Amino acid sequence: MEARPAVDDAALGREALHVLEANWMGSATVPAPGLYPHQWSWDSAFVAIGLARHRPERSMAELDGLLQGQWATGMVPHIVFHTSEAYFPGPSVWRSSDHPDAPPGILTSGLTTPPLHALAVWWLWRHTADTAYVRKAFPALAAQHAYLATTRDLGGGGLASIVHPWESGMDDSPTWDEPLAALPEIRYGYRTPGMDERHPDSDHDRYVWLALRYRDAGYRPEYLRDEHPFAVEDPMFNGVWLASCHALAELAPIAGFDAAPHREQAATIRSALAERLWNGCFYARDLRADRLIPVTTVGSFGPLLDPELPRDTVTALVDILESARFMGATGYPVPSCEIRAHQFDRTRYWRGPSWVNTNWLLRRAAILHDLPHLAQLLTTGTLRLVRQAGFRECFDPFDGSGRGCRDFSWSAALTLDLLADTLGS
Ligand code: 2M8
Repeated sequence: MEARPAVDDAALGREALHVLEANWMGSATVPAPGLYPHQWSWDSAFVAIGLARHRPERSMAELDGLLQGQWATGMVPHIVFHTSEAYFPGPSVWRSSDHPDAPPGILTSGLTTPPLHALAVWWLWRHTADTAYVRKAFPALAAQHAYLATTRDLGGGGLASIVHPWESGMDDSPTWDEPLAALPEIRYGYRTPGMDERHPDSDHDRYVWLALRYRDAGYRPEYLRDEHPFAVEDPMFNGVWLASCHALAELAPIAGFDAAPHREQAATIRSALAERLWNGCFYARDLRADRLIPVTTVGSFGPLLDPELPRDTVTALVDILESARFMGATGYPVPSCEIRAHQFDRTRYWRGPSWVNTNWLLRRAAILHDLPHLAQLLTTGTLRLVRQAGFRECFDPFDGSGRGCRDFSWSAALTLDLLADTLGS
């Protein structure tokens, strides 16, 4: 455990706000200074959620900054480059400025990320009742969902596919080991800061290779459908999307639109998850190998974000989550990989450590399914992590020590949200 003075909740909240002030670049919050010097898509949604009760205007500016990077296809990119700070892979790799669908004058990546943004706008509306912002943001969110439902339904069964591990937000999860191993051996030797806790070089080179292939194919939908060698239906990505469909259905009448298509989209994703990814738990489906990937990770619980998930499915998932396979045997919630899996590694990024954002999502799910005991365990366990180790990127699930970078924005922002509920503000 790293030495860190114990702080009371008011001081913890002030520290969290201080981190978010320091990470604010004028139109976006960087995930962490140094390592992540640009705007990351789902990070911004978590920041907007965490600041909704404290700095709602800034939450809106954060989401606006991100949505400026939306492509004409509706795709919301996983990175928007607002500064000239070096990062690999940066604008010269993605070459968005050469693409007719990319927004003019704004540099972005060519991949997307879990579509949490409609939930973030719903969160803002819930805490501010600002209908003008809902009306402003709604068309972009609807376009994002339409893109996922069309261009990204690569399996034709109603789920969105990710076409790169970076699109999952859980980059090094063992879920991607099998589909990555099926790719050719690549040796570029590119290095990025902070890589030691992450990918072996061979995997990182495959990540870059996949991104370059997609770019060189002109980011074309037909290429994704017919040729791209990585296509996976992921339960967390689709669970987040389903939660955002419910959010859009609630926001639609406020924005002057029909809620029905968003409810139908939610129902489609719910049945597709059950038909395509369920086998006693949710697993990712490798479309190219046409099989489920047999590893249980924190991503397996993503469909719990659906408030209408059948009760027996909820019970089966919560049994696994609370068992000694996950949070039942660790000191802190929720390990990112099942601890008995041979791929589990408490030290490696998304292969074992606990993360504040996935804890927050599962706490949200516990509240939706009226599981107050689980919600309380997730709240107190997450607050213990940040009280003891600070706003680290992730944490050892056994001893709670911090890992990855410091002053990490979503850890600070979601702490603010947990504290606001705890303190009843
Ligand atoms: C991590 O992803 C980036 C690539 O996008 C990386 O590995 O460098 C992930 O944890 C992802 O979920 C997160 O959005 C990003 C920035 O915090 O870092």
